[in-house]
Order: sequence, then structure tokens, then C-alpha cells
Amino acid sequence: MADIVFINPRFEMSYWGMEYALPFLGKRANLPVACLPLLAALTPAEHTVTLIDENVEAIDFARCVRADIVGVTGMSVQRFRMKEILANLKRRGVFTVVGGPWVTVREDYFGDLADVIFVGEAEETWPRFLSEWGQGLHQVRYEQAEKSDMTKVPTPRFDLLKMRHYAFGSLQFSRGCPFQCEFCDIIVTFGRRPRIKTSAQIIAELEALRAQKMRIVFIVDDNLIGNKKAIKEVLRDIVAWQGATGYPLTFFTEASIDLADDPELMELMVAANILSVFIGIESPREESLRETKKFQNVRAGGTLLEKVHRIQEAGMEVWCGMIMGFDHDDATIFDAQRDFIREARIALTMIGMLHAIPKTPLHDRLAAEGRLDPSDEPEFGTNIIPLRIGREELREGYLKVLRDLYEPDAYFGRLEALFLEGRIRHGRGRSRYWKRHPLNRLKMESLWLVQALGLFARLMRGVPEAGLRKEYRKRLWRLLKVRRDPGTVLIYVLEMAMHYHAHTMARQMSSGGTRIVNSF
Ligand code: B12
Ligand code: SF4
Repeated sequence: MADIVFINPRFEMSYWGMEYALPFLGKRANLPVACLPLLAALTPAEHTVTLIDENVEAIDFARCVRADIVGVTGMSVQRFRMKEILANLKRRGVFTVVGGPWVTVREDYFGDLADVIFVGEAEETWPRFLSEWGQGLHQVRYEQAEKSDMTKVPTPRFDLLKMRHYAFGSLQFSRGCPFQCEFCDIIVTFGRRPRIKTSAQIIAELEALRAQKMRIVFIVDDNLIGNKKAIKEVLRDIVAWQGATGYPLTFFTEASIDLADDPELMELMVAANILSVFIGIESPREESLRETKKFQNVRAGGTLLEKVHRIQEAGMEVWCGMIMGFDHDDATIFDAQRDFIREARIALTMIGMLHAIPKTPLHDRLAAEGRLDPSDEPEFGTNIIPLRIGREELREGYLKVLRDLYEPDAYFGRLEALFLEGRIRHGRGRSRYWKRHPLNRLKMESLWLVQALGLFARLMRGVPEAGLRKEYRKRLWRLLKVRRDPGTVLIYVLEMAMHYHAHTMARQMSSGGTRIVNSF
């Protein structure tokens, strides 16, 4: 029997880290990394497991010293902290294992600091390692020969985390994505064949999250709609579950733009209460999309703008990822990005410079062309050397676009275009249910109203700049003149808090106050 501790290290500042918004929400972290409660569930019952998320509590190193095995996970933006933690543990003589997205693409990164590394998925290798470790026969590197069978993945042990400190819950339906974007490490790790859990598994996880009193849940799939036929069946079961349990959960997720070509799928997502969808749009420039093999974004069926608007009209807000620095990008790309995002009415946009993640086809190509900066912290914020613009020009252009997008006029211009002119209607599925359950509606809307007012009051007390506070008051007033339903008001105020995060981050980076955070 082993005493095992798993650690998720502190994140560095990032767009989706929401660091500047979290204090207003009264939370310590955005959401729990899905691997921690899952690894706990994958651990055979004879072992004991403790989960530590450094984003919500300090690491008790004395506790770690007593453990037989300490496992550390992490993605790119945690790599420096992962190294510090591993070095600390090594000094104390702790046996360490490392897994997750970063070590999967940079196997040599931690050197001797890790006794064992896990590359990619670990549903089979983690229990196998424990059995071999018990016999003193373990290896130093584990990688599954086959991808995990998602129909056998257990319900994560959310009960081992301090869920009250997180703004959202996390839940995974499927892994893998059928597309072939050149820069993407997800398909390198999880493959191009979407693998999906059964409805029974997913509903067990929904119940587990509900038991933890979570209300908003992020579906962490690489691409929720990778297998449209299979996901439609699951969504039908979730709609039925929501109806039977009083629509307790609200979701947001990630999907590809071909969602816009399938009205039935959009309708099912709305009925399941998915309010927003993050889409990798990457570029308004067709040549750049073709170059990066993002062919799904240049397919027939309308322009990118038309497709975004179609999803919004169906009742889901679109968030997006955008990238600058492709080989076809010249100095005109910065204005093109700004114009597209404005016309698309996308308020929350994660914009970044192209970055070559190890093991991806892009990394191989640029290495062969001698266009990679090998440093761990590249001076210009990305490791690629662009073709048609200088490195400095790319960095400055990126910072300027980022700052411009989050200037209050630009940001609220996009939000007002969507909420006031476009009159986006979130949560139609739940509204239909409420027609038959008006008391339920009254209870929920009263709660949202209190939450919206509380959050707005905290913004008014906590945002230091008087000009920004005045702007937020003005924008809320403009919304209230047209729309007063509590659900819309709450979403609007939440996006105000998100504005504060992105605006602060963009200002600090462009003034040289903090190091450049790229979105890789
Ligand atoms: C959902 C998601 C998010 C969510 C939730 C993030 C969170 N805090 O959990 C949101 C949208 C908030 C997000 C944000 C970001 N993300 Co993100 N995200 C993902 C996504 C799509 C799924 C992650 C997930 O939950 N998977 C499900 C779990 C179960 O899988 P897993 O973590 O891989 O764990 C399995 C194995 O890896 C293994 N394992 C993992 N750890 C360990 C440890 C040990 C000891 C062992 C034995 C095994 C093991 O076991 C698990 C079971 O098989 C991935 C893509 C992907 N598929 O990995 C990107 C990804 C992880 N994100 C990435 C990035 C860069 C970011 C951001 C920095 C982007 C930004 N600029 O804002 C932020 C920062 C995060 C933050 N502060 O929270 C990159 C990381 C690149 C890299 N290779 O390191 C990825 C890979 C996507 C990409 N290529 O761009 N993200
Ligand atoms: S659509 Fe997204 S997940 Fe799929 S290959 Fe492209 S970048 Fe990767």
C-alpha cells in the first residue's frame, strides 16, 4: 500500500487563469484541473491519495516527505513552478513522478528531478506503474501503446478537492479531435479519433458535481463535436437529465466552427444548457488557415463571420482563439484581426502569437527551416521566427492588438452589439423548462439577481481606477435600459469582471510591467 500525494502547481498569469477577476468572484481558482480527481479515481483502493492544488492552498512539503510517491502534473504555464517543486521534493529525498501536457511534449525537461515520467494518457499506465512499483520493478518512462478506452474511465474523486474554492466545475465527455491543425499538440497526444464516454458515465459525473454544489461546469473536451452522431445521443440524455433534476447545471465548452453547419446539434447544445462555446478561429485570412491545415475553417457553407453569427443566433455566445504570425501574415494582419473580432461580436477573445509546441508538425517544419528560438523564455514572447514580419514587429503588433481589443470602448462595443443590438438569448432550453415550472424560475432568478448585484458592488469597491468604475456603471445602465432579465444581467456583469482581468493583463504587458504571456 502506498501513500500518494498529487500536486497541481500554481499557474502563472494567463488569459483563462482569470487571476484579476477571481477575487471579485470570491474564488481562488477558475476550475480544478481534471486530471487530479481522475488520477485519484484511477488509484486502486488499497492506496491512500491526497490532492493538493497550489492554486487554492499552499503545498505542505512536510506532508509530502511522509508520502511514498508524489505526483506532479502541469502544462506549459506551470513548467517553472513544476521545476521548483520537484527540486524541493528531490532535496528532501521524495520519490517523484510527473505527467500531464508539458512533460508529454518535453520529456527531457525535468531531467533527474523526476524519478518516473508519464507521457500522454495514464488510465492504463498509472495502475500498472503502481503494481510494478510495489514489486520494485517500475520503469522510468511510461506511455500507453493504445489510447484509453473512454467507456471505462471512472468518475473523478471531486470529493477529495476543496471544490468551494473554484468558480467552475470541470467535466470531460470525450478526447481527441478529427482535424489536423499544424500547431496542435492535442491531436499528437490524444489522437484524431474522438473517443467518448457513455451517457451513464457522464450522468454519474454530473451527479457528482451537483453533490459538490457546483452550478457552472466547463466541459473540457478538446472538441466536443468531434463525433457529431455520438455527441447528439449523449446530449439528448443530458437534456432529459436536466429536465428531471430542475436544470441545475450551466455549461460552457470548446468546439470547432463546423458546429454552425448543424442546426440540430446547436439546438441540442442549447437545450442541454450550454451557454458559450470556445472556437479556435485563429485567423480571418484564408491563406493562413490553409497554411496551418485548419481546413474546417475554410469549408463551404458561409464565411467565418456568418458562421459565428449563426451560432450566436442559435443562443450560444462564441469565445475564440486567434493567432498571429503565420507565414502568410504580413503587417496588415493586425488590423485584419481587430476588424474581424469586432464584426464577429466576440467579446472574449484569447489572442496570441503562433508558438511551436514540441512534437507538433509545426515544430518539426520550423526546426528543419532553422526558424525556432530554442530558449525556454524567448525574448520576443514566442519561439517561432516569422517569415514576413520581424520578430519585434510581431511582438509589438500582438501587444497593440491585445491592448486595443480590451480598451473599454472596443470591448463593450462588441458586447453591446451582441447583447443589445443582436439581443442574444442565452439559456433557451432552461427557459422552456421554466414555462412548466414557474416557481423554479422565480427561485433561480432571485438568486442570480442577488449574485449580479453582489458582483457589481464588489467591482465598484475593488476596481482601483475611477474611470473604469464609471465606465462599468455606464455600460450596466445601458444594458438595463433594454434588458433586465436576471440571467442576462448576471452574465453581463461576469463578463465585466473578465474585462477587468484581460484589460489589466493587456495594459501591464504592453507597458513592460510584466513579462509577455503568449497563449500557447
Ligand atoms: C480544458 C482546458 C483548459 C481549461 C481548464 C484549465 C484547467 N485549469 O484545468 C481552460 C479553458 C481554463 C484552459 C486554460 C488554459 N489552458 Co488549457 N486546455 C484544456 C484542455 C482542452 C483539456 C485539459 C483537460 O482537462 N484534460 C482532461 C484531463 C483528464 O487530461 P490530462 O490533464 O491530460 O490528464 C491525463 C494525462 O495527461 C495524465 N496525467 C496528467 N497529469 C498527470 C500527472 C501524473 C503524475 C500522472 C501519472 C499522469 C498525469 O493522466 C490523465 C488521464 O489520462 C487541454 C488540451 C488537452 N487535451 O490536454 C488544454 C491545454 C492543457 N491548455 C493549454 C494552455 C496553454 C492553457 C492556457 C495557458 C491558455 C491561456 N493562455 O489562457 C490556460 C491556463 C490555464 C489556467 N490558469 O487554468 C495547453 C498546454 C500546452 C502544453 N502542452 O503544456 C493545452 C494542451 C492546449 C493547447 N495545446 O493549447 N485550458
Ligand atoms: S480543431 Fe483544435 S483540437 Fe482540433 S486539431 Fe485543430 S487546434 Fe487541435
